Amino acid sequence: MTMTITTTPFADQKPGTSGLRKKVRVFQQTHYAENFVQSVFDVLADYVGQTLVVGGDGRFLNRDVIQTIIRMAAANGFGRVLVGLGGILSTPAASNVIRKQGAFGGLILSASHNPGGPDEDFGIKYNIGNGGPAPEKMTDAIYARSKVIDRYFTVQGPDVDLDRLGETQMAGMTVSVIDPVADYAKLMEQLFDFGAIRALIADGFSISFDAMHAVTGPYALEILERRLGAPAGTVVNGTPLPDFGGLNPDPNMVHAHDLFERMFGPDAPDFGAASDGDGDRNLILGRNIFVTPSDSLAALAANAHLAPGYAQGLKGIARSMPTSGAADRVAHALGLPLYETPTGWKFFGNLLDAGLVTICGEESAGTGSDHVREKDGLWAVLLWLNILAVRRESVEAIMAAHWARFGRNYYARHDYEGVDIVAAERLVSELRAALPRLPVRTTHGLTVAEADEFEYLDPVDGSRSQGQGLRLRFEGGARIVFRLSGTGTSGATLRIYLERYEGPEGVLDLETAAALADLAAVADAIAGIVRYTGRDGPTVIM
Ligand code: G16
Repeated sequence: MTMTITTTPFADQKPGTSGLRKKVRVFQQTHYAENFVQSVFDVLADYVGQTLVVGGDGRFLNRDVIQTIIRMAAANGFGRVLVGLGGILSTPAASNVIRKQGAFGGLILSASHNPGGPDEDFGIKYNIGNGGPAPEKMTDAIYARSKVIDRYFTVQGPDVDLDRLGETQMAGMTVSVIDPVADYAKLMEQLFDFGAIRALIADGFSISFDAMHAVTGPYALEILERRLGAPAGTVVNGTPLPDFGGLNPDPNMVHAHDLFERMFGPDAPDFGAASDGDGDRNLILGRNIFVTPSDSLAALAANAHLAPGYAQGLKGIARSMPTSGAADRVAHALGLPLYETPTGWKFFGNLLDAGLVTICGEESAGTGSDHVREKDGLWAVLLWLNILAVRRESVEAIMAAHWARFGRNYYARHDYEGVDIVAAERLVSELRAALPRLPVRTTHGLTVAEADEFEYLDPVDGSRSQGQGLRLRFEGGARIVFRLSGTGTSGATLRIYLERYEGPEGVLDLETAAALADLAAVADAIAGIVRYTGRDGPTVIM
């Protein structure tokens, strides 16, 4: 029987760049998760009798919140819930299930690359029927609802056994526990030439994939080791753990340090990769080379036609504004349209649905295509492997040839994490106020040619998103972007994106830090980073 539970609103349920992310302790407050889930259901229309997909990255609280959602879905009138075995569904796999099963939408439980455990992070995100994150107008409506919510609906009943495949009933709703990997693996087999990759591996090509004790473990073991024949041990840290083994499931130089050491050490494998908590991010390494996400997007776009799923060519390319212009050079050379969106995968959804673009990417280690409506870590790894299997060159050689053709966008992101929120906001507002004065200012021999704040007009639905990052363009094409992260859970994270272009005839083999040292100094001189943050350097460089 449906129960109506009286509740009071929480003031802090505003979804960020990707859903609601908070400390576990925040989610453990009485009614906190329920309020947010009911706020989502309250802004949906015509879902009675429809299917809801539910799953997460296996982090602490995943199973508890899944049981809560199943009860609430039954009380709210959903006809069926599809939930991954063990509560597991990677973000791209959830997107695929929503699309393939014609579901109304899905709730994905993850805080992505943020750490997990009782004192760490949790998150809930709603995805719509196209499989992609809810657009901004819906997340705004969810937030508005969360501020006035006074009741939620649930039913009583035993927990669903998440560890057994099959169907059960709950208050008239069917709950199906599904294999989280099968459909996804099948989709990958349709997009990529598994035979060619299998042959590459059989010829001795070695891979190291770090699943970081997060959700991609079961997917990578099935695809890389079982279907593609990579030797046992190719996938490391392959068992999802509620606290990710005490590590941050963030595939970058700091948190995937072991993989970096392996790839830059003696006897390095030919190819190294990692994914994050919920399986949508990717890290790509070759022997002695780190491919920046911006460069990876460009290289994948330039070579995608080598994989069967993209043999017809691309319709267009999209990248988030802070992502480097490397993909723009490829789009230009291939005669493809290039779209520049705000940070957040949700902004790619309309472009993909309208058939305007095939491949999208972000500097934040995200790449994907129109096969789902989320970025997809293993997809990027498999597209790289497919390209390597056809070209039979090293990652280093492929990137050298890429830069020799398109030029090189030296690029880095400097993150200042856990900064005092007031100080970070003051830095941004002072810089915003200074924008009109900046084009005349010259520092470190660099002249600011243009300074503005990015806003986006969605070409499909005409919606406008403002305040999407402060941009400084320099004469000669260099660029600095400043923005505050929308995914952190403690304090503010200031992100500074540095970029400088060298044409094909220029110097293409500089160390990135050296190539960008002047720009980093200019960023501080203009914005007073040290002064405002009290830090003498970034916490993480990506
Ligand atoms: C999310 C979004 C991405 C975004 C990233 C970083 O990724 O889906 O689109 O680029 O956060 O956002 P921010 O710079 O605001 O922290 P994920 O992998 O965390 O879900």
